[in-house]
Amino acid sequence: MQTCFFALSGVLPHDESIHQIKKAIEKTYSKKGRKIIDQNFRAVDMTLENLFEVHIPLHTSASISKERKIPSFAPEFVRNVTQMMIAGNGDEIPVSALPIDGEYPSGTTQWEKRNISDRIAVWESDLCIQCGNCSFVCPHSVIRSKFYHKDYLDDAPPSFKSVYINARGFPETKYTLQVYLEDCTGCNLCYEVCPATDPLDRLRKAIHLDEKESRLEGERKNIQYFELLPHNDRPTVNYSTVHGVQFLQPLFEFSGACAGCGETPYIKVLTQLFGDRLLVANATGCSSIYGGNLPTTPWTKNAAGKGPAWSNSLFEDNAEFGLGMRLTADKQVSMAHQLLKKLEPHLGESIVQNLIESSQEKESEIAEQRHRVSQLKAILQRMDSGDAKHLLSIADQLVKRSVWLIGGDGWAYDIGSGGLDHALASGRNINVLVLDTEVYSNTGGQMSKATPTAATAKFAAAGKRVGKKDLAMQAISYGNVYVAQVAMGANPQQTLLAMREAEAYNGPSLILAYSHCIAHGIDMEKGLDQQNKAVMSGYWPLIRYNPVLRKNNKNPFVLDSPKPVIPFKSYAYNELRYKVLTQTQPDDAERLIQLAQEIVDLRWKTYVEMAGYGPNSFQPVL
Ligand SMILES: Cc1ncc(C[n+]2csc(CCOP(=O)(O)OP(=O)(O)O)c2C)c(N)n1
Ligand code: SF4
Ligand code: SF4
Ligand code: SF4
Repeated sequence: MQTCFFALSGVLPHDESIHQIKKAIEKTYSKKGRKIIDQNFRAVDMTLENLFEVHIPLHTSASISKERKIPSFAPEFVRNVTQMMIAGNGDEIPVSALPIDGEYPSGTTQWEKRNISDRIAVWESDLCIQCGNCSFVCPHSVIRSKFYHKDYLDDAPPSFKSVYINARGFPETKYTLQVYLEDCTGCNLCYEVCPATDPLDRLRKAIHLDEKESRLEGERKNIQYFELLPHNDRPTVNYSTVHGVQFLQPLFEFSGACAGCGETPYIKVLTQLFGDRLLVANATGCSSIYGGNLPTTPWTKNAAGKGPAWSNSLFEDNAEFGLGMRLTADKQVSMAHQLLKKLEPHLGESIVQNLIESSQEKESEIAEQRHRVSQLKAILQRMDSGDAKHLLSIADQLVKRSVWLIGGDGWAYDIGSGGLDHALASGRNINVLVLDTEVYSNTGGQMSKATPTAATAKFAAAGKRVGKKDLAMQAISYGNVYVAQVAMGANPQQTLLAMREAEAYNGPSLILAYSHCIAHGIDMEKGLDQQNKAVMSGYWPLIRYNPVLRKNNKNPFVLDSPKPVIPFKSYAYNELRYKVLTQTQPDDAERLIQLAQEIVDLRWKTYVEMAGYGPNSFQPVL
C-alpha cells in the first residue's frame, strides 16, 4: 500500500520514494537476514509491475442489497434507538430516547441481521443422524433444534423441513434443525464436524455451505414458524450428551465475534446447560467485547423473560468480582433461610422445610424449587409485614445460582492471576472458565504466560523461549479445586462432562478451554481440527481432577485423552505463529520446536503418572 501510495501520489519523485522505501526495509529487517530483505524488495518491485487503474462503473450493477431493516414486531426501543445505532446514526438519537436509569435492553443481537456471508449452512434432513455436533460447535448459535408433536406441522410453511425423531418410543415426534441463515457467518465449522455423509457424493454432508440469496425469503418464514414451536422442556432433555444439549435454548447468541471463533461455543454451551441461573463475571477481553458491546447484546432471555445476569468489571479484578457475586448470593440465601424460619408460623412448616432442604441437583428438582418459590412469592405478596417484603425481595435466590468467572488467558494466567488464585483458595462454590487462546487476542495477540514454547506472538517475535505455565497443576495443588482441561474439537463429550462436573462440585472449579483464534494464523475452518491435533500430539492433554473421587478412595486425576500419536511439530506447523519462525530464524525454530517437544513429553509423562498408569502412580495430598 505504501508503494502504491508513493507511486501514485507524487508526494516525492518516483525513484526517490522507492529508494527510501527500500532503505527502510533494509533497516527494519537487517537482523532477519538477506533473504527476508530480498523478499520485501521483490514485494515492492512486483507491486509496481502490477499497479493498474481500476475503472469504477458509474452505476452499481450488483443485484444483492444489504438490507438492514428491523422487523415491525421488534421491541419499541430496538426500533427507535438500536436501529439508529445499527445504521450508524447514533449521533442523531435524542437524549430523551434513552432510559433515564441507564437500563439497557439485552438480547438484541437477534434483531441485527448482519448477513455477513452469502454462503450459509444448509441442512439436508434426509442425511442427518440428529447427533447435535453441528449445533454444539456453532460459534454463533445459528443452529437450533427442537422436537415436537407432528400435529404442529399442520400450519407449517411448505418449505419447512422436518423428519421423525431418531429415538425409540416417540412415533409421533418430529425433529427440525433450523439454521438462522441471516446470522450464519459461513465459518464452516458445522460442516467440518458433521459425521453424516451422502454415500453417493462424499462431499455432500447433512450440513454444508451453499448460496444464501435464493433461500432468504423462504427461510425467513421457516424461522418465524420455528420460533413459534415451544422450546423443549428443560427437565425432559438429556443433559449428559451432545445429542441432548442441542434441544436446550442458548442464552448467548449471534455475537459479533470473528467468524468461527474458538471461544464462543464454550460460552454458548454454558448458557444452554445452566440457563437463567447463571451469574457471570466477565473479565475484559474478547469475551467482554463480543459479550457486551453496542449497539446489540448477545446475552439474552428465555421464554419466561429471564436470562443470565452478566457483568464486566475490570481486566485485573474479575476473579474477585465473581467471588463477590458468590458471597452475595450465599448471603442472600442465608438471609432468606432466616426469614423463612421467622415467618414459619404464617407460611407453614412443610413449605419452609421444602424450600430450605430440597435437593436442587437435577433440572427436574430445580423446576420443583422454582415452583415452590413462585408459590412462596404469591403468599408473601398478600402479607403486609416488613419481613415478608424483605423475603419477597430475595426469594428468587432460593433457586440455586451458578456463578461463573469467565475470561481469557491474559486475565487468568497474567493480569488477574493473583485474584484468581485468591478466589480458588477461598473454597467457595465458584466456577472459572478460561478461554485459552494463548495470547491477548483482543488487543492484537500479545504474549501471555499461556503462550507456548516456540510460538511467536507480539513481545515474543523471536519465539517464546520458556514453557507455558501449567495453571491446571497449580490449581490441582490445592487438592480441593475441581480442574479440567478441555478442547471441544477433540472431544465435545468430555467438554460437556467437565462443565457439568464443575458446576455440580460444591467448591471452586477451573476449566481451561482450548480456544482456536485468528491470532494463531490458521485457516479458521480447520479450528476444531487443530484442537484435535493439539490433543493428539499430547500438547493439550484432556484432564479432569475431581476432588469428589478422592472422598470415594479413587484417584481424583483422570486423563481423558489417548496416548500421543503425532509429533508436536505436526500440530504446530499448521499454524503461522509457529511456522513463521522457520522462515525468519530457521536455526532457532528447530531448537525451540525440539524444546517444545521435550516439554510436551515431560508433561505427558507427569500426567500419566498422576493418572496412575505409571510406576509412581499419583498419591494425592489430603
Ligand atoms: C489493567 C488492564 N490492562 C490492559 C487492558 C487492555 N486490554 C483489554 S482486553 C486485553 C486482552 C485480553 O486478553 P485475554 O485475557 O487473553 O482475553 P482474549 O482477548 O484473548 O479473549 C487487554 C490487554 C485493560 N483493559 N486493563
Ligand atoms: S457456518 Fe458457522 S456460523 Fe454458520 S451454521 Fe455453520 S458453524 Fe454456525
Ligand atoms: S452434525 Fe450433521 S448429522 Fe449431526 S445433527 Fe448436524 S447436520 Fe445432523
Ligand atoms: S480474536 Fe480470537 S478470541 Fe477474539 S473473537 Fe476473534 S477468534 Fe475469537
